[in-house]
Amino acid sequence: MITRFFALTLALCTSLTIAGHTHAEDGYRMWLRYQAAEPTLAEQYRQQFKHISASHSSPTMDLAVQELERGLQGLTGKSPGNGSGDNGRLLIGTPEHSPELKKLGQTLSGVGPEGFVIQTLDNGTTAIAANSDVGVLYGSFHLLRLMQTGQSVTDINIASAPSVQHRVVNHWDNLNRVVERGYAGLSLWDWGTLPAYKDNPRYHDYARINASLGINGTVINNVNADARVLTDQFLEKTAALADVFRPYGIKLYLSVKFNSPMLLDGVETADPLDPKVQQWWKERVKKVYEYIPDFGGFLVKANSEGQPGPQDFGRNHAEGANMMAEALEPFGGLVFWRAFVYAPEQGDRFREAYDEFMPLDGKFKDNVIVQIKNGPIDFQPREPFSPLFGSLEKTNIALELQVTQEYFGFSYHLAYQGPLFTEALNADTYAQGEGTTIGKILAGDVFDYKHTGMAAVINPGNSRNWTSHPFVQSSWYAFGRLAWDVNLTSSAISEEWLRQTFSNDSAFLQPMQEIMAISREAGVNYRMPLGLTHLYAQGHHYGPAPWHDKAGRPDWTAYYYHQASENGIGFDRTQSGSNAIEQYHEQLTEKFANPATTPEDILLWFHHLSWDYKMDSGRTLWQELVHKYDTGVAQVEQMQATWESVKDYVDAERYQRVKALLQVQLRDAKHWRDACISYFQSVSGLPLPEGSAKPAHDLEYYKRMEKELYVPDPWYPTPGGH
Ligand code: BDP
Repeated sequence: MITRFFALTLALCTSLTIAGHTHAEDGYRMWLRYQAAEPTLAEQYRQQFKHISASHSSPTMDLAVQELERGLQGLTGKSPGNGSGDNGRLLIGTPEHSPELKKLGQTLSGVGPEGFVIQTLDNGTTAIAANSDVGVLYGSFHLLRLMQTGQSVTDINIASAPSVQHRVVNHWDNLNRVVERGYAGLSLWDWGTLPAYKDNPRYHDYARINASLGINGTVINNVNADARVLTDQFLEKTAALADVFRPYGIKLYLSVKFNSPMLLDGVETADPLDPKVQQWWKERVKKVYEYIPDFGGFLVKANSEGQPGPQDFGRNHAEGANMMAEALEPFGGLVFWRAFVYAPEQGDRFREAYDEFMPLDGKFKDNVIVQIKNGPIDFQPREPFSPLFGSLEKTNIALELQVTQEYFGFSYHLAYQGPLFTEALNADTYAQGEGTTIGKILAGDVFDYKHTGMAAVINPGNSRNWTSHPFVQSSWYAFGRLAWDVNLTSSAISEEWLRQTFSNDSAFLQPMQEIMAISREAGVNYRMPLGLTHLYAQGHHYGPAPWHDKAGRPDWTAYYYHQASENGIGFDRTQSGSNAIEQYHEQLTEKFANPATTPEDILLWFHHLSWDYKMDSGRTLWQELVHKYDTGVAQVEQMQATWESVKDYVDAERYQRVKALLQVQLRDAKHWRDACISYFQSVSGLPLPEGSAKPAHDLEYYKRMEKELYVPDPWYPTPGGH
């Protein structure tokens, strides 16, 4: 009796714990929560998907089945069984293994190697078909997305293929597990327990999260690379991760250090034209492929911020990249060669990447992709697009975006990056007349590229919810969705994300979408509106320090970027200045030559204007600047009020966390506004416009605070930090 009683109690407790656990919302499940659907839809899904039949079995196909089962169990309360018959059948697979799916013929061949077709067939069966197993997996995630976002599935006809070939996440993880600009705990890669503990559930869930978006590559270590990643010791560990990622369709890449032959094996040079060096790379690459047969390739930061590169040996970027590309070529590997370069000798940092890379257009091998940050400087809250887009016609390119909020308040501020990403993708380069957007170029529709790519620096760490701020997840999501479909809008993506991550309730969605839409602009407004840039304290990139002036040079100081004096503010990049505008196609050069035709949100990127320059609003530049700073703070207040108003739709845990973080954000927004306004006021000598908020403290206070308060980045300082 007693034993039975105990057993029962234990069973009850366990089920309670499990139930309790399922409902705890710590953010771990990201957008793959599979919450119970609304009852009518749940019934529809149950009827529609009574059983799953897979055309064949493989590690990837098995994952697709498991994911569908897991999802349907959550959404409908019932896992589909093994039944037979067309009624309620979900048929998944490839034409190669299923005559029935082969009938999808042209539709299927149109979606290429990674795309998928989801179709309700005449006999009522729902088919998820693709030309590869990973396409089936992507299709399965898409069907689950439809259900998670509350859509009907009785009559589906979707054919979808990725816009961009290489959809890659970049980790800036050091081998000691400290993540550069990460802000979400230590690196996910627990090197000490690898390769033994490769079945760490985190690795599998990490891969699921990426695969759910169609991400097909991951660079697991920092671009400020440690040469040791190429040692056997690390390759053995890395191979274990690659094994985990493989069935999810994710290739593993490594960031490598250009002078690895010198550091690892005492070769006296790393000159890319030296046969010894070439041989070294060939042998090492061969070794890498012994460990990881489908290894993706290298990501290289060379001759940038102190990293070694071909220029150290009198060679150029193409010569450096090609040497590595040659070693990787026999195995189908790629080199992502970064264009993020600048040097103190260059008068205008804006110009550097273009000036260095344009003369090399057409000189890179076919398996090299030049990876370019969206803007010419460095992930600022708003940048005009890098003029390399639309100019490198004969060189494969990839766009690099940043999900981790290095310049957006780390993991303390809510700043959905969807609007920034779409702004970059929709930017018109005019390369082949109007409408030659970066999105089209990346999709390979404009130039004859062999490879196209999109990369994002993401920040997951061992924080329970991966990204620390729950809303940083939304930018990871946005990146993945846009790499799949460059034409999606940031609001469609935020809606999808909110529905899956929080709730399908329209009373929740509408206000939340609104604040997500303004959150990036708020960050621009309270930091560096109207095209100001880089007013950060050196190094940590969190708080404001616009007061660093010429005395602080030759380093890149705030003064260098804003050029504020009593006469005016802004960086002259027209003919009378650095003439960086000449790097754009003619229509844009003309547009940016004149302040009146330069969009106001990037005005001070291109013009040095007097404080009384008249803006579209009728305000003077000075008044507009103050107005923008005030607006930024007001927007954070609006975000707070909205969050408060949706309290009932959000679980307690995430509600409390975001609420607290918004308090931090408001404090910081005010700090930014007050510090910048105090400083610019001291420079311009102008009175505060009527009705604007008075800074809470004097300028000296903010200068002091730069050192005392705002150094929360655990990464800073490290060697190479700046
Ligand atoms: C800057 C970061 C720095 C990175 C560098 C890069 O401050 O930590 O190493 O970019 O992208 O934004 O290489």
